[in-house]
Amino acid sequence: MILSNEQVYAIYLMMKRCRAFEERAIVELRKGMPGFIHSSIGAEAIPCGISPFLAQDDYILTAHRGHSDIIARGAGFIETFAELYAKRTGYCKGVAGSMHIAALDLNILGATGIVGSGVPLASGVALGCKMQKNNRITVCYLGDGATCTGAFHEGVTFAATFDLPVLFVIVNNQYEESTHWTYWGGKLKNLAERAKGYGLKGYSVDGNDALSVAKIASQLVPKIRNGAGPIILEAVTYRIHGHHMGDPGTSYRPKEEIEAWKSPEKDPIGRLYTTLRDKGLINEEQDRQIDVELAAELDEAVRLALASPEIDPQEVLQDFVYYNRHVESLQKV
Ligand SMILES: Cc1ncc(C[n+]2csc(CCOP(=O)(O)OP(=O)(O)O)c2C)c(N)n1
Ligand SMILES: [Mg+2]
Repeated sequence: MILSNEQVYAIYLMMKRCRAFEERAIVELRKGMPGFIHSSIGAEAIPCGISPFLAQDDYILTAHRGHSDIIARGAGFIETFAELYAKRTGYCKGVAGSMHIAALDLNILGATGIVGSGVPLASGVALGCKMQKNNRITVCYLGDGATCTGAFHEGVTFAATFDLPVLFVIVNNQYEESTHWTYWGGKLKNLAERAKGYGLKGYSVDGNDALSVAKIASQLVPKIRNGAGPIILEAVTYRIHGHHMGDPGTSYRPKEEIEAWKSPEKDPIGRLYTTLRDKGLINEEQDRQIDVELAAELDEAVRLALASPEIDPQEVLQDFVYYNRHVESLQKV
C-alpha cells in the first residue's frame, strides 16, 4: 500500500490534534478540571494510523488512556472538553468523564477504567455485527497490562471461537502503572505472541511509526471485514508521562529512558514531521501555524465547556429509567 501525500499529511494533522488536545487537558487539569488524566502523549501514531482505514460505521472501544483513540475517530474538542469538565454538553452529559467517555453517534462505544473489560465488550459487539451481517468491524484498544487479565482471555477466546470481526490493538506503552511489561510478560518476546494461545494471527508493529501502523492497518482491516476472524496487533510505543498526571513517573524508570523516547527521532510526531519535511510537504513555519490554529480551537472548546451548565440530577435518573425500560422490553421478547 502506498499512501498519497495527502493521506500522510492528514495522519500528521490528526496526530497533532491528539497531542494538542492532551497537552491542553493537562493544563486544564492543573487549573482545577475534575477527574484524572491518563495521558496518551507519545502513542498518537496508533489510532491515527488505524482510523483512516475504518469505515464510518465500524465500532471502537478503548480504555482509560483513550483520548487520542476517540479524537482520531472524529470526536470533537467541544464535546470532549465539556465531558471532561463534567458538563451537560459533553458526549455523555458529563457523567462519564475522561475514563468512561462514549460518543455513540460516532460508534465510539466507550472507554472503560476496569482494565481489560473492553475486550469481552468488543467481542460482544463483534458478535452482534456478525449476527446482523452488517459488514462492520470492531477495533478494541487495550493496554499491555490488560493482556494479563482474565477478561482478555475470556474475550479473546470468545472472539476466536465464533470467528468474530474484531481487531484487538494492544497499545504496548511498556508500562502497567509502575511495572515494565516484561515483568508480567513471562517468556514472551512481544505481546503479539499471545495470539498463538488462541490459534489467532498476531502481528507486532512499531507503534511510533505512523506509516508502519497505517500499512499494517490497511492490510488487517479488510482481512477482518472479509471474514478472517479476530486478529491481534501489538503496537509498541512508550508512555511519556506517569501513569496519570499525579504520578511523576520517574521513580521506577530512568530519566534517560523517558528523554530518549521524547526525542524527535523516537517521538511519532517528530518522526513523521521529518518525513514530511524531507518530501517538501511541510516547514517549521507551517507547523507553527497548525499549532496556532489548534490552540484557537481548543481555547474555544474550553471556553464553551466552562460556560456550559452541569446536568440536572433528575436527568441522570432519567437515563437510568430509559435503561431499565430497555431491559424490560428485552425481557418481554
Ligand atoms: C481490573 C483492574 N485491575 C487493576 C486496575 C488498576 N489499574 C488501572 S490502570 C492499570 C495499569 C494498566 O496497564 P495497561 O493495560 O498497560 O494500560 P496503560 O495504563 O499503560 O495504558 C491498573 C493496574 C484497574 N483499573 N482495573
Ligand atoms: Mg501499558
